[in-house]
Amino acid sequence: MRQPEVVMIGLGYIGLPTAALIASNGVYVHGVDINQSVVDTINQGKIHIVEPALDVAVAGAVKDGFLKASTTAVEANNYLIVVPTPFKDKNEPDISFVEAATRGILPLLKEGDLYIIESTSPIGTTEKMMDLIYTERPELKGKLHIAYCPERVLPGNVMHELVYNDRVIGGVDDKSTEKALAFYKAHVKGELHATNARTAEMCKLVENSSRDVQIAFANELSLICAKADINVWELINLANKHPRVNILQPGCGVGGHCIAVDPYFIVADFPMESQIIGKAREINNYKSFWCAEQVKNAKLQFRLDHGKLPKIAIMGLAFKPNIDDLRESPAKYIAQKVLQDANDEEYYIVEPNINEHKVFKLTDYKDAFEKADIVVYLVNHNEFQELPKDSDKMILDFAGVNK
Ligand code: SAJ
Repeated sequence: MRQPEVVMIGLGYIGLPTAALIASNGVYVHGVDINQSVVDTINQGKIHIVEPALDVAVAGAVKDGFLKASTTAVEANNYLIVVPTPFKDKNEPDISFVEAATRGILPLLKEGDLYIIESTSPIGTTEKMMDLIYTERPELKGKLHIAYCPERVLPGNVMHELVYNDRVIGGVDDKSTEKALAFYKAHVKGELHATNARTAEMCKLVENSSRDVQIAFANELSLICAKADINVWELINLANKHPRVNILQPGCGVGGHCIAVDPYFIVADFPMESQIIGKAREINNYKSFWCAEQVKNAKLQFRLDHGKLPKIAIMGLAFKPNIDDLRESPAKYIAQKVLQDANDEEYYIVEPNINEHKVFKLTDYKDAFEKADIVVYLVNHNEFQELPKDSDKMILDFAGVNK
């Protein structure tokens, strides 16, 4: 492959689809990942994650020679940083991967290059990386284009949303913003909105925090309704008939690597000001704990009513419906908690999107339902709609399967 136009650092859930998209537009992309087996998989034209249409895009880009992966960066004109930003103890954001990725390309940078961070980052990260770059390469000061452009795609619909979602693009100066806009214009059909780096960073955090707060409202309603003996699903459906009300759905908690994480990036830096954002996180976490407690109560009730131990089906482990992703999954947390509290009851753990799991012994969803006395719905997977709604089983529906 000739010298690439783009170096993509981080070939995970966002980096790989983005690399594949750019490469499929006939641009040479060099992907970098610290994991050798990820690199090998991609170079064989295969993928290491589950995402619709990604396999075809990667296979095509690799076969045509536009995408190549390696564990080290090479010289290019455009560098995209798409690495994880997890958090450390006390929910503080950890930007060490962004920093390591930046240090890795420092010797390669030259005048006129474009450097973009897409990783979700605390406010000020782009400026921090600019300072790092110009401290180490003072001769380049003011001669690079440095910008932040958050990814906003929904897992499960990434290949479509990468192209059609609007993007918010913020440079450290106007020249950087313009250059980054021109870069995305070649690949994105959604609108491109120009701003500065700090606003773009905050925008990403606010989008996910807003969803978290709205889900917390729905979860809070579910707790109130459980006490008030009101069907929360019916209630929300009716309230949403009002033209200016749009309440989201309650669930067994909020999971995934974005919505359950990003609000902490604001709370860590602005603890006094972010009251609602912090409280929403607490409510959504509490909802998972509450669900596990409900299972415990149901077990006791069953023993009292029937004088024997119940058989329990735990339905769903993924962090949301119809995906195989268990990262930060409240359903997985609840399943673990319920199993820790287990006596001699029999458990059937179900996750129809996964064949095997190294901790949980999985059971087919129909078998589990048939055998169980207590059925606990944690995730509203499509398969569960096939199961009987009327039965003499004890049903704990935290996911709205029978709503
Ligand atoms: N959830 C509910 N009730 C709802 C909606 C969702 O309990 O009404 C739960 C889900 O079950 C799941 C969690 O919230 O546990 C998050 O799921 P999600 O579908 O809302 O979002 P993610 O994490 O898959 O993707 C989000 C998206 N952000 C927004 O919608 C604002 C996506 O656009 C972002 O790109 C992504 O985070 C990200 O990477 O930041």
